[in-house]
Amino acid sequence: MTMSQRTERVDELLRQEIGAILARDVSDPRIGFATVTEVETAADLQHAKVWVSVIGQPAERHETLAALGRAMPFVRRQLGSRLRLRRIPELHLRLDDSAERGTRVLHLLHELEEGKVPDDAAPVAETLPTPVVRLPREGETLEVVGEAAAIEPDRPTSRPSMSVDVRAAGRRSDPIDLRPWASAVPEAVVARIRGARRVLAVGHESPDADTLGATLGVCRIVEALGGTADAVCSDPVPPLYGFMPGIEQVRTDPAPDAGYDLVVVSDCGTLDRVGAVRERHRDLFERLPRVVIDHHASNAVAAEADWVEPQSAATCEMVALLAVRLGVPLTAADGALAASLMAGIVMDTATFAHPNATPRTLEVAAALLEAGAPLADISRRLYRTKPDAQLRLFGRVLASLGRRLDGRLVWSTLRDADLVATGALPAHSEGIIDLLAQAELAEVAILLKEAGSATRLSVRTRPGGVDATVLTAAWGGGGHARAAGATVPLAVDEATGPVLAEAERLIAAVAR
Ligand SMILES: [Mn+2]
Repeated sequence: MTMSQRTERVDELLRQEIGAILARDVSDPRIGFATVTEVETAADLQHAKVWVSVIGQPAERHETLAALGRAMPFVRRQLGSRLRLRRIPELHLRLDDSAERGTRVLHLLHELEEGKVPDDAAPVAETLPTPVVRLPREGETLEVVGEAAAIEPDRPTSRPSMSVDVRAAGRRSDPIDLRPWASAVPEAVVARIRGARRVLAVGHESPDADTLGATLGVCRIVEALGGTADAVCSDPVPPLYGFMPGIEQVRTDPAPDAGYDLVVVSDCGTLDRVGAVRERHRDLFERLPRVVIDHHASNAVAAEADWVEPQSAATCEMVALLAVRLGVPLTAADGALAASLMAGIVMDTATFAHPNATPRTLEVAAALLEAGAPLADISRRLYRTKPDAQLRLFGRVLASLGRRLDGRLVWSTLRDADLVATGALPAHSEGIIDLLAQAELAEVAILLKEAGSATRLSVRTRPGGVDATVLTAAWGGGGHARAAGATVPLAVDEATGPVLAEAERLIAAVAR
């Protein structure tokens, strides 16, 4: 008997036995209609993937899957006493969604045959034998390969397009497995979140996509485990992040008398970063058991359930591993979990362009993409979408670009008059310095920004050259070697001379 015949027979035996054990011996009311569709044992018989198909509404499906995950150690012990196998492989639960994907494709093809334009918003699930939970998100495209590709209809461009990812067929045999990374999640964090029923999930003030994605991600995880959670941020959410699923639930204060039993603080380098909401509800924040999830190197917290990983590109990268560790599928909440977490990773890596992106970051992102996160759409919204007024402002600032030392120093200025002329807001100056820093020959790029009677400096420098903090230190500023800032107590016109002179002096010492 060949190796593959042997594992095939083991697979079938395991499939039948696991199904029988679940039906007879596991009485968890949260396990709904689940079918073990396939078992894939690795050649060395150490591990086996157990594919289950789950029927029901999304919340029920997630609950069923989580409960099945918890039952797997019991199932494995039962197998040990029932089967005469030298070793019972470790069982790894996998959601088999091929039935619903298949149904979705058939339904689409049927509609196209009838000459209809597929209606994205229709609750297809109700008319189909198998519930379909993954509705397409705005910006996704119709990707039907093979024969079906020929019948893609002309659709009005204003409609959100429909996603049918039949490439999922290739995914089935080799899904991205994050479990080796998930062992990084501290046990105390796992225990507190698993034991919580009513969670207050908090991000930092002036929220960005990483703190929001992590906070929303924690909420989706708690919900998938059967609890409830509120997302809270001291400041209102900027419109830029309005596309994130569930963002409308983010509140500026905890719900009164909610009976919270855990606070989870995400992406805050210090607890002060939580901001005013912590002052407003000091009793609550001091009383509740706490979990901290963060990736700031400066974070000095050291309580039992504080999880700080400076090597993580984003807090959302860590929350994805938390989900995996807790047995929550990344497809949870109709894709909301994966989309929220991807937004944070894209934000903090500038779509994998910053040096903080590691192989683990990419692997986590790949798993989120596999779970349906609309990566391209998120990246476009976070990094390649700007209000017209902001573009006009960029135009003005770029048009007044100055250069010295044959282009090794470039700079520009931004005055209140530029904001007035373009209708831009002060926040729209974000990103201009990074454009200046794209100047081909620049060792140092400087933006001098009017700030009342003073001037705000933003500095970017080329790797291996001038240390930006040395330049900004002359005015008491700080930052990183490649990106730093300072406030000069002079008006823009007076500040420009001394700042450029100091930059020239530092550039002169750089030999290339
Ligand atoms: Mn972050």
